[in-house]
Amino acid sequence: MDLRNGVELRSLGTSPAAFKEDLLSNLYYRRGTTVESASAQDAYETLALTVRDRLAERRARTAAAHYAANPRWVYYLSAEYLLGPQLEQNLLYSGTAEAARTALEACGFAPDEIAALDVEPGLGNGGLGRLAACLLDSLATMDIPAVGYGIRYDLGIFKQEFHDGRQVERPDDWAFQGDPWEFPAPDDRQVVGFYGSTSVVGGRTVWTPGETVLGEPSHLLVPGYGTATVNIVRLWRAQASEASFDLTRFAAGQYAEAVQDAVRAENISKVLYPDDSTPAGRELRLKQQYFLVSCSLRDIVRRFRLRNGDWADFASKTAIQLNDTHPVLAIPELMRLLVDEEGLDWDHAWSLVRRTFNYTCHTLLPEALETWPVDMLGRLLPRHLEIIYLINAELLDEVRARFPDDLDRVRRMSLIQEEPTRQVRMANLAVTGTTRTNGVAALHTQLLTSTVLRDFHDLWPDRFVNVTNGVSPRRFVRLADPLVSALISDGLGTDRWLSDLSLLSGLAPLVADASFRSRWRDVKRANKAALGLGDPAALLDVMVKRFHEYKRQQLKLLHVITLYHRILAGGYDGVPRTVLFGGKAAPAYHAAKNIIHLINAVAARVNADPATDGLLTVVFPANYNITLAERVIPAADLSEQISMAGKEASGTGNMKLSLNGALTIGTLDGANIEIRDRVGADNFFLFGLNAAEALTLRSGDYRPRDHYAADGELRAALDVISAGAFGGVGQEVAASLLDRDEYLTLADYRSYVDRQSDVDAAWRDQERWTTMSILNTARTGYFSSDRTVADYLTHIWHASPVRVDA
Ligand code: GPK
Repeated sequence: MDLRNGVELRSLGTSPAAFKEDLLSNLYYRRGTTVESASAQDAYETLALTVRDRLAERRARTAAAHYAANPRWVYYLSAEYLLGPQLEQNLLYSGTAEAARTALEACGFAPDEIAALDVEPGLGNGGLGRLAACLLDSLATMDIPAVGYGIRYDLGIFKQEFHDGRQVERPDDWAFQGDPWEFPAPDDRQVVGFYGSTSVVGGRTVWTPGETVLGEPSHLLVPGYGTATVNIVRLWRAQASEASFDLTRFAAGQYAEAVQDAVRAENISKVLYPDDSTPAGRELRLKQQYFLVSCSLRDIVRRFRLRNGDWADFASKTAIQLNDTHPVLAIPELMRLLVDEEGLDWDHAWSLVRRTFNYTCHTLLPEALETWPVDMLGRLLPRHLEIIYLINAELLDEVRARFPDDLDRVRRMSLIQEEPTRQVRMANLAVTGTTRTNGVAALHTQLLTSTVLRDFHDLWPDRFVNVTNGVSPRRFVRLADPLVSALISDGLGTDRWLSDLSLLSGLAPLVADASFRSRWRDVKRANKAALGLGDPAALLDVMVKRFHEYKRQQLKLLHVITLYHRILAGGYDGVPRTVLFGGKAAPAYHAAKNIIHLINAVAARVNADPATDGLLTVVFPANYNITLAERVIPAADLSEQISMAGKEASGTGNMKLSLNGALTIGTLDGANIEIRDRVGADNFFLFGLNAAEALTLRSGDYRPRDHYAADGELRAALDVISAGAFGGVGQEVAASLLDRDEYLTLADYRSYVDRQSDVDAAWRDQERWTTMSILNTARTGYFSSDRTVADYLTHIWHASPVRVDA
C-alpha cells in the first residue's frame, strides 16, 4: 500500500524463517544483546517487539486509510481499561503464534517460560473496565475508526494477597520492567490547568489556571481480528512541567521541598482508584477525571483539525462515548473550548456538544451515582462550575415550562443538589449534555428510566436506549479456551464464528451426536485438570466477580456451609463439588472484606475435614484478574449469578461463562434474564425473588429473623457463623445478615439451596448436562461484543466501517 508520504511499506513475513530473522535482528539491534547472553526478559521483550512490528505495519495502513476517508470517528472515554495480557492476543491477531514458537525454540528459548513474563495492564476494577476493552476489540474487528482514551496509571488495580485469610492489598507496579507494547508520543503532550480564576476580557471569559500539569500520551495497538484494521488506545500520564522543579531549594539542600510540586503533579496518574461502584469523594479523583477529559478533548480537536476546517462539521465527524460519569466533565470542557477559546456562540456550541456526546450508565445503586462538592469543583475548575450553572439554568427553564408548578421535580432534576450539602450531580449533567443515554441490559434500562433517571425520562423519553453488553469471543473463547474453540470449529466446519458469533447456533444439532458430546465433556475435563484446583471429576461451581454485598457471595457461602452440614450429618446425597471463589473487594469496603475473610476461614475448615474428602472442596485463588479469568472460565461447570434482583446492571461474567458452556444458577437480574430467554428456561437454574418482589419486600418491613426462625438449615448455618466457629469475623457477618440483610440474602436462601439440588440432579445425568452445556454455547452468540458494537452503531454512533487493505 502506498502511504501518504509515498513510502511503500515492506511486508514483514509471518513464516517461521522470517520471524526468526527479525527476532534475532531485534535482539541485536533493539535490545542490544545476543542469543548467548540473553535473559528470559530479553527474549520476552524482543518477542514482543517482533510481534508488535507486524501490527505496527497494519497500524500504518489503517492510519492512512482513515486519514483518506475522513470518517465519523468513535471516541471512547473511559477512566478504566482491563485490556488483559497483550502477548497472546497479539500473537493470535497477527497470525504469528506458531512462527513465534518455532523461532523461539530454534534460538533455544522456552516459549512458555517467556510468555509467562507478559504482565497484564490492570488499569481497571471490574466489569466496566473490561467492557471498555471488549468494545475496543470489537470496534477494530468491525473496521470502525475508533480511539479509546484513558489514563496510564503507574499502579493498576492492587494485587490481592491473603494473610490469615484476610485480604491484603499490594501495589501493582505493572510496568516496572517497561511496557514493550506501548508507543510513547511525547510530541502530542497537552497542558492541563487546575485552580485559578476567571475574568472577562473583551466579552470573552478567560480562565487563568493556578497550576498546570503536562499530559503525556502513549498508545497501545488494538488489532481487529480477521482484518487489517489496527486501532489504538491512547493513555495519558501526568508529568510535571520543567518549572515545577525548584532549583533554588535544591541548591539549598531542601531536596524534598524542591520536588514537592512535581510529585503532586505526577500523583494524578499514580494510581487507579480501587473502588467499584462507589464514588471516592476525593479531590485527586476529580483531578484525574478532568486530566483525562482535558487531554483527550484537545487531542480529539487536534485530530479533527487535521482534516476539517469548520466547527459546524465537528459533531458529524465525532461521536464521543462517556463510559459512566467518570469522564462527564467533558461536557463543560468542550463548551469551554468552543465558547471561550474558539469564540462560538453558546447555542451553537451547545448543539455541537449535545450531538457529539453520548452516555452509558452502568449502575442502579443510588450511592454509586457520582456527585462532587460544589466548593471543591468550583475551586479546582472555576470556569467549569460557571458553565455547569449556565447549563442548569437552561435545563430548569425547560423543566418549569414542561411541568409548571412542580417545584419538587425541579429540585430533583437540578444539576445541583442543595441538601444536605451542595453537590454537582454528574449523572444529571450527563443526560442533559448528550443525545443518548443507555443502560447495559434490558432490565437495567427499564429500571433506570423508571427509578433513578425517571424524571429525565419523563422530560426526554427519546434520549434513552438499551444496549445490552457483550464480550469478546476472541479473548474469552478463542484465547481462553483453545480446546473448545477447536472443537467448535470442527463441529461447524469453519472458524468464521470468531467474527460472527451467531454461527454458534449451528452447534445445536450436534447435541444429538454422542461422540461430539463426549469430546465436549473431555474438553471440560481437560480444562479443569489444567486449572489444577480440585478434582477434575467434580462439578466446578464458580463465583468470580468483584466482592459486593449486592452480588451476594454471602449467599453462596451459606450454601457451602449447608452442604458441609449435610455431609457431617451422614448419608450425603449431593454430587462432588469444587466451589471456587475469585474476586477483590475495595480496600475500604469493610463488609466485603469480612466476607472474603469468612470464605477463607470456611474453606480452611471444610478442606481440612476428612469427612468432606471426595465430596466438597472450597478454593479461593488470590488476585482474580483477566489472566486468571481466562483459566477459570473454560473450566467452569456452574456459573453463579446470584445478585439481588434489580441491583446488577448487566453482568458480563455471566455471558463469558455461558458462552463457554457453563450452566447458570441465577436470579432474574441484569443480563441473566436475556441469557435465560435465549438458552431456554430448561437450561438455566432460576431461583429467588424478581426485581419487583425484591423492591416490595425491601420497602415493607422485611424481617430477616423470620427466615432464620422458619428454616432449620439456614438457622444451623447462621448459628455456626455467629458462634465464632470460623472466627470473630463470622459474628459480624451473621449480625449484619440477621439484623439488616440489606440484600435479602435470607429471603432467597431456601429457593437457592433447593435449586442447587436440581443442579445436582442434572449433573448426575452427564449426557443431559452435556446437552445443556452445548446448548448454552450454541444459543448465546448474541452476547458477542460485536453485536453490542453493532447496536451502538445503529442507535447511537451512526459511524461506518473503513476497510483497510490487507
Ligand atoms: C458498574 F457502576 C459500576 C462500576 O463502577 N463498576 C462496574 O464494573 C459494572 N460496573 C456493573 O456492575 C455490571 O453489572 C456491568 O455488567 C458492568 O459494569 C459493565 O456494564
